Amino acid sequence: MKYTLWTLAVLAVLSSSSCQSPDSNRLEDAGIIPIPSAISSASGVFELGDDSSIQLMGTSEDLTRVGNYLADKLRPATGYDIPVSSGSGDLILELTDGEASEKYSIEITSEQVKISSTSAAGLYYGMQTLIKAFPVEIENTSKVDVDWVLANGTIEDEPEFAYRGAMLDVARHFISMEDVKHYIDQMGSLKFNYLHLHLSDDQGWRIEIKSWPKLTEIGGKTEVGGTEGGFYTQEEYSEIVDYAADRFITVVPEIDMPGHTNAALAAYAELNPGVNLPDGDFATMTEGKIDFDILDKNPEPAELYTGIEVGFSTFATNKEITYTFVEDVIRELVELTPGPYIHIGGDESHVTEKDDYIYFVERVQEIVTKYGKKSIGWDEVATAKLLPGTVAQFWALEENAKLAKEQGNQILMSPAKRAYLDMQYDSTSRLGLHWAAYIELDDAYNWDPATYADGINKSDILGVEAPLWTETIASRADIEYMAFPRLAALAEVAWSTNERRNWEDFQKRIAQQGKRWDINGIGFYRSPKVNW
Ligand code: TNX
Repeated sequence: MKYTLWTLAVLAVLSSSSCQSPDSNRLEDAGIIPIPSAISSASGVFELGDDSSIQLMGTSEDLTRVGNYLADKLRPATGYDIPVSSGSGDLILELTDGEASEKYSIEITSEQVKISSTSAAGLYYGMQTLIKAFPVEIENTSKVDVDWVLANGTIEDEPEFAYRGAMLDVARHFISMEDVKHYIDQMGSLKFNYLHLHLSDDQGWRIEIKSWPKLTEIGGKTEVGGTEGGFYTQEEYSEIVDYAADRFITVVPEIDMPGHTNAALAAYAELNPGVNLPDGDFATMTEGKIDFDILDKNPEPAELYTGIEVGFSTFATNKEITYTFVEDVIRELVELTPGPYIHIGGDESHVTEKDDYIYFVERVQEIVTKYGKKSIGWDEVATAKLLPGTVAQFWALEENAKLAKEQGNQILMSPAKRAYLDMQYDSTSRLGLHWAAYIELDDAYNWDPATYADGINKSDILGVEAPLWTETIASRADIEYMAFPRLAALAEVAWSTNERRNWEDFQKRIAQQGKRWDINGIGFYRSPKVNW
């Protein structure tokens, strides 16, 4: 009797641990982020072997790229050849007929793995899921001795939001091409599809504009703290756009205006609202109306700024030269932009008169439309009349989001209290600001875009974006400490339905993701909310 009880107890412990251990073979326990719409496991496993190969079904250049990407990811750690062809294979990427969508499915049996989608993007997302279903050691860049097994089962998946974005502020501190590409890689693995680059601000102008060369010659020289700045030539910028596109990510360039423009105002005196009065004094537009007889006299250029205050600069909104300038910049940017959006900024223009601000935002939207693109602007732009298709990016004020909705425009959700990656985790964080909130990992995770702002519902929302402002962030290590693990939480907020998301489950999955980051050498913040 005693013996039997003892046996039962041992069996109970064994069976419960085999259900809960992250190393167990259920597909549900693989630690996939963002969590797919549906996962079901079957018994048995698929094992990758040295004779494994990838079969492409369907034709498209993008399909070949996804196949090669998968092979490149699997080869180093396994040491297997993994050829890619349209012949035969046990890893199948199938492009199916039908209207292109980001939806995909994965079927894993002991014989083969098949990812199917109507688009190459869908296959890419399926591939990212598949990689996360393999043991974490797959992240190694040299051969390791591991059984490369996948639990049998099926996955059905599609994104909740069409726009899943991350923003890098390359203006406060310039971010090198290499570091931007590294960030794009991480974004791709988390199924983000928009990279917003904040290319200009008071502290720097970071994109070459051929018709206004001093923007970068002068405006790109410095950055926060007074260190050397930098900028992307148009050729370099296109390289970023292409690198992102290869990962199904669309770049959204932002020129922030009419405020946050000190760097441009330092490069070109004529864009400043101030005028030199005949007696040598200096007057600004914000202090009242200007005497138009003296408008032909140029004001002084602004001085380069390396601090982190906001809200002190503005373009001259009543001078034609400003709109000539804006049109030149937008025309050149549009030539570099295959995507549908140009971001026109519009935040914190505290020294622009309200009427002038509205006039400016309305005119700039017209220019963007003239060149065939749609505008995105920070939520303040909704105080102006929005053109159809303009998107308001909610960061601070719910009433602005409501104004956008009332005008029939969509909203991109970036509430500073949840989605800002530059906010400190807590009061001990070595970097970051905390004007909006302290944002621990669970704060970044536990919110629902569709109910966050009063009166703003799912159908009003284009998507979710996680901005990384860089006043306090100067290196790749700094970026990684602030972005990870929160970027993964926000990826799941953007991709997975609210019903599907669960903090306790995420805690377990993010711990597995942490092992992958460790292997990749990504210095993430070890949140005390997770048992890493
Ligand atoms: C507010 S968010 C800003 C940025 C700062 C950020 C710092 C927004 C549209 N404007 O200029 O970098 O706070 O958290």
